[in-house]
Amino acid sequence: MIPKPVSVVATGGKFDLTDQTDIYIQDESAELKQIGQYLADKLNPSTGLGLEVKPTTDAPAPGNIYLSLSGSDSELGDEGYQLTITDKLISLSANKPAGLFHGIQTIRQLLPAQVEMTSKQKGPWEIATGTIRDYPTYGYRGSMLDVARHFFGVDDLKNLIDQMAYYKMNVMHLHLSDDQGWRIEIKSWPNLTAHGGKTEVGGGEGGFYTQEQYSDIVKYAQDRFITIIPEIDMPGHTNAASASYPELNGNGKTADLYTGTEVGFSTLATKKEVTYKFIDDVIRELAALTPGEYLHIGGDESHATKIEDYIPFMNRVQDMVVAHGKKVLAWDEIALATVKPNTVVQYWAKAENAIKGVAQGAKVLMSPAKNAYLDMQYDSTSTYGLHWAAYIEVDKGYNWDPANLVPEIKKENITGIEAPLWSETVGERKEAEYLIFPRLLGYAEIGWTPAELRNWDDYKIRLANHGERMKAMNINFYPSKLVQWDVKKEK
Ligand code: NGO
Repeated sequence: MIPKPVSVVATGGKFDLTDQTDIYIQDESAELKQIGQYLADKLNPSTGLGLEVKPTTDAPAPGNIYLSLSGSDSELGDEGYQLTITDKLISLSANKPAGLFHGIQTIRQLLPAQVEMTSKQKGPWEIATGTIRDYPTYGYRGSMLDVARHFFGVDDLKNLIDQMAYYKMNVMHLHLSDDQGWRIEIKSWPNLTAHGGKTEVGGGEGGFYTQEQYSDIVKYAQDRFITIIPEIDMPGHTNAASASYPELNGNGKTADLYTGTEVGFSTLATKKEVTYKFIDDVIRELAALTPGEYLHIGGDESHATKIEDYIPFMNRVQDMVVAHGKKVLAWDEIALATVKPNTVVQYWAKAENAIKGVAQGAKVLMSPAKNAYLDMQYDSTSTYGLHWAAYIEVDKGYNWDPANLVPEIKKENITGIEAPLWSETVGERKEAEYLIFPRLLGYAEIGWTPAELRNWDDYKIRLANHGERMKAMNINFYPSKLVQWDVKKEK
């Protein structure tokens, strides 16, 4: 299992899924029904067992799966679950629906790997008996996709959302704007997408999400207990906006659409009121599309913005986000400004910035480029990716502890971990998958599993077993030589 559960007690027997098995849910709750249906939809194509979701007021007869909300098992929290499997019943309980959803991922992972295929496979469909109690170490377990450098369509995002859900991740951060493209429709500033969405790195056709498409992604993620956090990067990384509305441009040059990969040359006009009118409109429309708590305002690499302009700009924009009812996430440079209450600092480059954030009372989201950037190459022979921060082989990506990386940043200062995929070098789903997998599984485990239960030697065997699962899910993962992918036996 990945991520490794907090506690597993095996009892040595087995439960057989048969064509008599159904998924019973406690009472007529729409949310439980949807979670039960997610499990049925994942298991039915491969097993052909025709599992149905049925409401019940009591524990069901032997041979079935039972999902129930138990109420108040405080150790499990909002996302934990208890899974008790006997030879008669698979019983999953949790305080909240999110816990049940994470628990059904465990049920999937306890079944043979072929269960993940979408065509009918030969059984038997046996699950080992025992009890699992499980809950996450960090509340924020995320990944980021840069859809600005290369655009990725709605189906690519949905695919990634399902893959993240399988590993119990709960946040997807979308980097929606950069020098090379603006990817979210803003109705009050239509040229952002009409012009600014037209291209991407390398000169491809780019693209953007209409607000309707975006809401569809948000809902799809929500149904999988994943929160979407939208990012509009500013005051730098704004060439696409300036190329669409020249009055926003602050670097004194004419902004044309840009298809290269340099960073740090663009800036909004931080002293012009029209810039704040623009930002307020964007934040208002985005906040209305966002059920999650956070909006990300970037703030990284604003090399074309003077620091004396950067500071009041970031302070003012934070207040604007709060005025629209949201909290702020921003890259670590924000700590050079005033970090407002509830703003979370995303550590990517400079520990001293993150430490400044902590000193101002902020929580830190851990995305250190040297450890957690999915766009870093595995080694010098990697086809895709960059290596400005590091080469990150699968062991290096796994072998670190967010609470033990920077002495001044302690566990209580950390909201969680996020692994970003920047897309300068990848534009197709399969290319992105090659960088994301298998490292994402390691980041999922770092976010979920207590540090004292993690070690590479144990993880690499479990990861080897996930090779078959990733293949069954048609994921184009990097077959690291550090892992013996041919190991067939489940551990
Ligand atoms: C940096 C930069 C991005 C690049 C990325 C490439 C941050 C926060 N800003 O990370 O614009 O795409 O590196 O690894």
